[in-house]
Amino acid sequence: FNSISLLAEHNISVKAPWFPKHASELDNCNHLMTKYEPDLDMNHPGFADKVYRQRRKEIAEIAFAYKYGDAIPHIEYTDVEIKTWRSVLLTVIDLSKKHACQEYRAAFQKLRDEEIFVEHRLPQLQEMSDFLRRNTGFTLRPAAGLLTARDFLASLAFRIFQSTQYVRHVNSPYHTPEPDCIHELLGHMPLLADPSFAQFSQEIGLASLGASDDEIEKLSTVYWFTVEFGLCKEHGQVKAYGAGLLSSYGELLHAISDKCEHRAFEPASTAVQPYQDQEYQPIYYVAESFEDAKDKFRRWVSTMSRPFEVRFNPHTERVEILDSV
Ligand code: TIH
Ligand code: FE2
Repeated sequence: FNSISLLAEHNISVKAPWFPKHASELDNCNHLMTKYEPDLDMNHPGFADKVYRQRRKEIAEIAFAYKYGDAIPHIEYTDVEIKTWRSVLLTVIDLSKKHACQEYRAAFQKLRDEEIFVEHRLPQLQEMSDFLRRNTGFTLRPAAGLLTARDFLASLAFRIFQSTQYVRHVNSPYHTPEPDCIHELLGHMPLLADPSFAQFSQEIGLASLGASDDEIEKLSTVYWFTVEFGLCKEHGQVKAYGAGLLSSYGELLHAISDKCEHRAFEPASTAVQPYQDQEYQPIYYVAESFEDAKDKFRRWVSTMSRPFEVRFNPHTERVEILDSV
């Protein structure tokens, strides 16, 4: 791969894959995985729907044109899109009371109180980005679709979340195999507004910078089984914190049923567990708490091979390289 010399100023040369050093360099971190494009995948609910495919193209253009520092363009969502949003929102209002972790419920309530999560319209990404910024310093950038793991994880190091802006097809409101903005909004945004969880997300991102392909695969697997599909304990009960569970009525009910397996979250073994993203997961990992998940994650990351450490400087939005070699 494209390698660079790090730490040149210290006369130590270490080869590592290129990674962004400043938030503006995320303009180069928007490579897409193409497997779920409605144009290419015959099983996609939008494959036979020309209007839907055209709509996806229009919205993707916004993400391709976006540059660091731009305001995120406003999207006028259609009545069909609002109807889809409304039906997912109503299931989340109902199911999250009983099955979502307390951190999610607290942030969700805030979003209700501030009238950002309302039934009659979708929240705009810019307004969500402003909400996150005042809660945890996270912000959003628009993404055209499912990004490569390396690009997606890199943005988290800068407390930036790359979010899709299109809406799932109206025929599959309760589960879709690809991310869409309903998943980002109802699944990810509440927890990105929680300080402890925001910190965990950023640490996965920092660990990914300059990591080998093999390590990126492990980090994205940990991300998958925590941020996307994680369960955690709360007063002896199992609750959901994974975004893919909270945005999918179908999978949330599956995850707490006896049709799947629950295992204790242990980064070293979770990181090598194969997963698929077509169907509901057969295995979920249960964390003791966010704090415990973070401790275990940190200990595991310190065993990785990268010969330097990185630190994010929020004042300059720059990642600084610390030569711990
Ligand atoms: N399956 C989720 C949903 O239906 O909301 C979306 C995704 C989660 C993870 C990858 S795609
Ligand atoms: Fe996601």
